[in-house]
Amino acid sequence: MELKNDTLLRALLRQPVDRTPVWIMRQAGRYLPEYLKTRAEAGSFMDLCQTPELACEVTLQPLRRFDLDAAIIFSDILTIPDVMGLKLYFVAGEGPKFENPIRSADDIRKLPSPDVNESLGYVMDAISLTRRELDGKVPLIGFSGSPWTLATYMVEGGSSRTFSRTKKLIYQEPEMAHELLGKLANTVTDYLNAQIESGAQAVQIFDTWGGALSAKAYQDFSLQYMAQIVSGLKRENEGRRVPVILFSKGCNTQLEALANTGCDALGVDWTISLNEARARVGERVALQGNLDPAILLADEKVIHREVNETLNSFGQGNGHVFNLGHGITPDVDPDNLTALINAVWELSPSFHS
Ligand code: 1CP
Repeated sequence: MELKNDTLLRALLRQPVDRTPVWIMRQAGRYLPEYLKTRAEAGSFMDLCQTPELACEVTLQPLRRFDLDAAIIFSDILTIPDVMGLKLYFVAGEGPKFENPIRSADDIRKLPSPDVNESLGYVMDAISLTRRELDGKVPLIGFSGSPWTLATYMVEGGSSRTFSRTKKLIYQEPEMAHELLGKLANTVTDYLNAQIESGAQAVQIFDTWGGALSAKAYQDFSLQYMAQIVSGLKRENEGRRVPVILFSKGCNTQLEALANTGCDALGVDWTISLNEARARVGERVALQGNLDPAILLADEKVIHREVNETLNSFGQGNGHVFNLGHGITPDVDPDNLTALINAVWELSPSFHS
């Protein structure tokens, strides 16, 4: 099946494009009324993830509204710990929780290595189905959490502000932390390879909590494992390169090290200018980002101005994918996202002449 719009894949590989492609982290989700309706019909968030027809439907919803250059498969990073036996559940207003969080070294030793094609077969089915429905319109992105970010949820038992238990583990019992992270790295590698084989045309690793670590601890407990995953991924499928994007939030001091992992592109948050990020990574990788998601709370005029500012900051030439610096928040008016995407379409061609 021919890919009609390969702008994203070309930009991720720093190949020439006539405009800057755009997709949005968390583009499917709670800010869309149609998502809330489908979730209500499904019964729960987990039902949505585990029913391929519904996961496909919510993946496609943002593409019906917006001129996006990619779809991202609807799922969650926490499906991996769920199938490792921790049992994920959601309490309304409180976010994700685990019935069986990791509480001892023995819990880590006993963690199974799941057969991802079997236990996460619903994700692979959702990917194959979504590829069929997309019919080559835009590429489909697959994703996973980084080992470090997954470990924080598994050890804390849910979201955290301080990561006290996980940090105690890495400092007090580093060998147990490495056993956990090593198991996760192997599972994430299998999981992303299975997604690629099912039809994901690019993959992103979300290291949402990398920025909680010191520079040294980041290298040892997050970066190392992402580098291991990158080197274990299948990089070509259906006769095309499958680009790998690393997004480590709050880790701008680590951009050079991230660029040296062998990935194709780096997601950047809004705390650094694209201009500086580009100067630091040079020709090694493409950059994805990096508008502050809160700009979507302002009006159309402000959004237009800030999109221009972001495009200008990257400057002329190839290797930029427009995105936010983190996920879109549930309080955003979808019409403001239309304004953002229209501004990227209108303003970006002049950066590629
Ligand atoms: O109430 C609901 O409907 C659940 C809200 C929700 C949604 C829409 C959750 C629970 N997950 C998702 C989907 C999701 N999660 C996607 C696919 C949607 C898309 O991108 O279009 C993706 C890529 C994720 C990834 C994810 N989940 C991350 C990494 C990205 C990031 O934003 O940093 C993280 C940290 C999670 C954990 C998670 N799952 C759900 C929530 C609310 C959270 C965050 C919890 C926390 O803040 O600690």
